[in-house]
Amino acid sequence: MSKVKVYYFDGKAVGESIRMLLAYGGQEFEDVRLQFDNFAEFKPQTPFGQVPVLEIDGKKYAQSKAIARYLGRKYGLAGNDIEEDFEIDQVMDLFSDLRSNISAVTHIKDQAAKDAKHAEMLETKYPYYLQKLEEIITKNNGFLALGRLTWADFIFVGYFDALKFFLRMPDLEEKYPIFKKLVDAVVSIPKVKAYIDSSPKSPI
Ligand SMILES: N[C@@H](CCC(=O)N[C@@H](CS)C(=O)NCC(=O)O)C(=O)O
Repeated sequence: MSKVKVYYFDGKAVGESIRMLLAYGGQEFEDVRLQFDNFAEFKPQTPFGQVPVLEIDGKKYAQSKAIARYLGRKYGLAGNDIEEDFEIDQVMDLFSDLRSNISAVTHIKDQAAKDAKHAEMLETKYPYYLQKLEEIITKNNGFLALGRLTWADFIFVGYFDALKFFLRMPDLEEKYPIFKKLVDAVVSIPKVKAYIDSSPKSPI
């Protein structure tokens, strides 16, 4: 079996999908959780200066979505043809657009300006993405694409607590119960659950 390591901070956000996918695939891995304080030392060793990084037999790979797509293909969680892959990719890019909007807020340093931008996004942007995702998941039998479990679901579920935090919506599941259904479907997969039960707990 390959020697696999996942490098990320001690959180879920964009790293958790990789850990959950590896667990799903039955791949043992070293879960390396970096500290923000000494990240500068590790940064030059990453392909693009950021984490998550997946290392397979000494070779490092970056970009959470590319990694999840790769693991999805490896573990039977991708499309069966290029059109099916297209469907997964389009919904993942929609989700990335939502994350870009969130980043536009989180990167603002001044708290008052951040709050104002957040309020604007709550009016102008977030509802569209949340309602569209709700509609897509409802149409897809509780999943993001193809009416079945795909690697896209792992990205959504891995990021879900961060989503609640950044949207400042602790009641996101109550507002969108279908999101909770999707989260529960993924975290209750036995191998994924075993990983979660044994992994360090972090809020986002
Ligand atoms: N597009 C990248 C974004 C990764 C990213 O934003 N990583 C952040 C942590 S969540 C990071 O490494 N920050 C430290 C830095 O940029 O120096 C991905 O999805 O993997």
